[in-house]
Amino acid sequence: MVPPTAAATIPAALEPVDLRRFPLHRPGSPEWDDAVATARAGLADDGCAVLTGFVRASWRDRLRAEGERIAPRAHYETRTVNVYNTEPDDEVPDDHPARVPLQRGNAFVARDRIPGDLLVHRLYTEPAFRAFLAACVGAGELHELADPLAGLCLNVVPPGREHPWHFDTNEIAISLLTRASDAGGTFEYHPDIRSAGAENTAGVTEVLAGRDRDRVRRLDLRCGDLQLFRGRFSLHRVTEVGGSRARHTAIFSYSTRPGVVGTAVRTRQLFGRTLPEHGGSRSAPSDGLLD
Ligand SMILES: O=C(O)CCC(=O)C(=O)O
Ligand SMILES: [Fe+2]
Repeated sequence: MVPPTAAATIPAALEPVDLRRFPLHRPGSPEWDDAVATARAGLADDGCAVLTGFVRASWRDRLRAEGERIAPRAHYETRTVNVYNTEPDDEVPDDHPARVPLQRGNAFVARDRIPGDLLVHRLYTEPAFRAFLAACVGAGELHELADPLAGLCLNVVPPGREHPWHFDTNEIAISLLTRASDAGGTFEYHPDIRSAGAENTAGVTEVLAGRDRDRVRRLDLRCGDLQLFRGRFSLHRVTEVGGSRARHTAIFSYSTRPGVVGTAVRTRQLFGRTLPEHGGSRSAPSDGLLD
C-alpha cells in the first residue's frame, strides 16, 4: 500500500488556511504549539488575539464572494438596545449604563441560510479547527452549538450603520473578517473592563459617554484575519461603516458544553424567527453578570 502523503492528510476544510503559520493539520507539533502559545498570550494580555492572514491570499476573493452571495439573507431590524442587550427595567437607577439607548444597525445571516459547502461553514464543522481553537482559549473541548441558527452567522454592517458597544453572552468570540469596508467599520474594544461578579458600571458609563478614548484599542481587520476575543468581559463595537460597501464577518460560536441552544427571546431579536429547538429557557449566567 502506498503510504499517505502529507498532503493527503490535510482535511479539505483546511486548504484555505495558511498552514505554514497555523499548522492546524499537525496538532501538538512544535509549530502548532507556537501558534497556540501566541494566541493564548494575546488573550491573556489584551483580551484579544488576531491571527492575521489566517486565510491565504489566494483564497480571499472566494471567501469575500461567498459572504457577498449570502449577505442579502440577513435579518434587518434596527433596534434600540443597551450594552447588555437586556429589556428596559424600571428598577435600574437613572445613571446606570443599561439606560443608555443604542441603535443596533448590524444584521445577521443565520446558520441555516449559510450553505454547508461555503468555506466558513466547512471550517465551523472541521474538528481540527475546533481543536486548535479549544487549545487557544484554554478549553478542554469545544462543541458546535446545537442551535440551528446561532452557531455560525455572517454579521453584516451596512454603510451608515454601526454595531454599537456591547458585551457578548459567550465568553470568547471567534470571528473571521470576510469583507472589509472602504472606510470606518473599525473594531474598538476595552479589554476586560468587567469581570465575573464585577460589572464596573462606572467604567462602562465613561466609555458610552465617549470620555475614555485613551484606553480604547482599535483594529482595522482585513479579509482573511481571524480574531479571538474575550467578548464577555471586554466592551466592544464596530464603528459606523463609511463608503459604499458593507463590512462582513463570519462569527463562529462554540460552547464547552454540548447541546447549547439560544433562548426564544434572544433568537427572535437576532434572527426575527425561532425554530422548535428554541422552546426551552436558558438558565441565568453563572458568573452573576447581566447578560
Ligand atoms: O463583526 C464583528 O467584528 C464583531 C461582531 C460582534 O461583536 C458580535 O457579533 O457580537
Ligand atoms: Fe460582540
